[in-house]
Amino acid sequence: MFLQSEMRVCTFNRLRYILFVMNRLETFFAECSQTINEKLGELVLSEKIEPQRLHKAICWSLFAGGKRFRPALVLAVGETFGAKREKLLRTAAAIEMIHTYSLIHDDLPAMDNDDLRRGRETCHRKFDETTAVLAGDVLQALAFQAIAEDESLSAKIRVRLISEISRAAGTPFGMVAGQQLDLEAEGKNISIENLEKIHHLKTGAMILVSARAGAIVAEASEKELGAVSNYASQLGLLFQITDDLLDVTQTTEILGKTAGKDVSAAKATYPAFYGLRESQNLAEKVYIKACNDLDKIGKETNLLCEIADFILNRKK
Ligand code: GRG
Repeated sequence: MFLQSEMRVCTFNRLRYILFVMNRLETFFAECSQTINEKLGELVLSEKIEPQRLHKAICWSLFAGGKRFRPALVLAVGETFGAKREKLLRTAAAIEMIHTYSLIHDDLPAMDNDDLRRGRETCHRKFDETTAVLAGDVLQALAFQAIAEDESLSAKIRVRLISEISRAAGTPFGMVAGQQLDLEAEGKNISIENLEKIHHLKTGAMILVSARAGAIVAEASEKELGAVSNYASQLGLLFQITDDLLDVTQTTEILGKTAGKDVSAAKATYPAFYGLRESQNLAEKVYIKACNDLDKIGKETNLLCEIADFILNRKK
């Protein structure tokens, strides 16, 4: 039986461990953001994009902050499989460009009609709708151009990346298909299977391909890619559940986007389906599953498990 003093030491050590992990992750994400922003600067800021208004609109949304979670995942998985960061950066930046294009389009009046994103006015509010549509279009094109012209990668790897990322961004297996299904489901009672399908496509596909892209650049085996995919599928689900929870539990100031939007738009979400407590329990189960899936990778995967922990406990 534990003495009270021993319990205090255990609690203290656990707290120290949590702080150590949080510190390590914060440093990792801060470093990733910096290198990704530099690469994005090289690819977008210094690139000759005309007309100027379009260039300004792209930069407005792309350099507005953002967690840079997907590109960080590319780096984390790639480095876990031994790739050098330099080789991963264009792919990581390309995925962030596609993500930002999707946010710009998602905010348009024809879709979610939002005024605030990444703590500032949405692209169409700051500029205009036409410019916002075109800014998204350019970002998507620039992303594939960045990979196609990546001289640090073999032609075979570039083609595979372009193929996998375009499938994840598009339809029928990706984000655009998920967005369409999500908009069609507004205000309707849908089954849990349909809710999962929507989120798997809308949010999960780009998170899954971020992890796979890191492994592809690192030339991981098909078996290793399979194990990474299992982990990343759980991570995508975890990201969506916590996103739905934050929408109802956090403030607009902290999120940098309008809180409570899911409820007002009668969106199909995990809290709407299961309630808050059950959604939180589900998130914890998915987190454990994600970390268990890492055991099959056969590499040092502490960082990847800590990333799942970060998603589980994120505040924005
Ligand atoms: C318009 C083609 C198209 C797709 C839209 C991204 C998306 C699909 C919709 C955004 C709405 C939403 C809240 C989706 C759920 C999860 C998600 C993608 C959140 C935003 O990603 P974060 O939290 O954002 O990583 P930051 O700003 O940190 O990059």
